[in-house]
Amino acid sequence: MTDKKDEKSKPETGTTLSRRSLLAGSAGLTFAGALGGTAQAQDAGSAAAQQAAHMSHGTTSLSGRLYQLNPGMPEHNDIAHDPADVPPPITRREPQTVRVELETIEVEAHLDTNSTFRFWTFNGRVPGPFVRVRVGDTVECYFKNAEDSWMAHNVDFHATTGPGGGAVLTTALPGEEFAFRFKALNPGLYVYHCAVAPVALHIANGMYGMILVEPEDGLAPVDREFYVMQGEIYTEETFGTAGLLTESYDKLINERPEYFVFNGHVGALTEHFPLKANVGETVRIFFGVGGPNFTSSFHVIGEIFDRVYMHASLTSPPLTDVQTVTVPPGGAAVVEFKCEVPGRYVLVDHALSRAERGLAGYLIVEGEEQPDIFGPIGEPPDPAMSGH
Ligand SMILES: [Cu+2]
Repeated sequence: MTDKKDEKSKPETGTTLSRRSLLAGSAGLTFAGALGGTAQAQDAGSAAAQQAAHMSHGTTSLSGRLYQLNPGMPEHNDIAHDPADVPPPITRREPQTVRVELETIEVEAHLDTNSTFRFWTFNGRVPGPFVRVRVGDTVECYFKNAEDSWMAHNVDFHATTGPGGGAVLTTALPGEEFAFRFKALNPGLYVYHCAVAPVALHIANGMYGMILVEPEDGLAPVDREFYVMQGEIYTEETFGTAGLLTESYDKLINERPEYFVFNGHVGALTEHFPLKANVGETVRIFFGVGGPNFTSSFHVIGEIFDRVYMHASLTSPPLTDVQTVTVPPGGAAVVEFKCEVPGRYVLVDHALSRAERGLAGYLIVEGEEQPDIFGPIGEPPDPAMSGH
């Protein structure tokens, strides 16, 4: 489940190479974790990044842009988490011990059409695996930091009652493994993330995911469940620059991201993994914000949330009939709605400047037109403009 296809090659001992020079010299081979001297490598990477700034192909409006997955670089890894990859509802009514295996993997992968980024991930995906347990379960987390990592990593589960949420018990240098247990005392949908300092950097680079702790009686059945998380990416290079981009600590600290993404990278939920449903079906979205910094005004263009479990509290009655839900960093919400009308719906943060920096996803609903609910009167405009 790692997707680390081409990372076997390592430079000769003692060689100092930047990430970018590795890429440039390797005809597109991916080198994940090829270096041991992290700080040195990052400095070299930043300098090389600035030299490569001329590679920018400029930016066009994302609102009218069709995403493709790095057509010029098909050999690169992809860390996007398929939003339909959600474990099934728990049917048992007794608590048990659940084993969760997390491996932190650093990997260069698609960021945008012509660019890649060195992501830090749980299990090679952003967001990390969707963990599903029941209240009263004991979670045994087996945590491993891959041998070829550059950084130390750990995990803090917000579903944990205990100091650091497990972070101190799992802090692992490359190659190290630790385990800890926690009892899921409170139902809800919770974020987990890496908490090694600087924490914001580890989160921005992709180290977040969610764990659902089902209430005793579970959740009401729905037809489709999806897993979507929002994050920011801070690069030295401006939005739209081609090539291997470099993280910017300065922009991170000043909260000036170049990219906003659903499920890891630009286009993950549009061209790559659009959400799909049929007319008449009820959809549930487990929505969370990894951040690290920006609150989401989560909205689905053309839909109304029939039910919103605000702040992902599953023991409070849901709000009904909501257009937009505010979700803070390190927070979540559960939204549910019925798909009555076919067509293409767009998941956004209604702070819509962020759509121009990559933040959009599609929900494709198939089925018969429902002209009594929605449709043109008279001759419609060009159907290509209708969003269908
Ligand atoms: Cu980390």
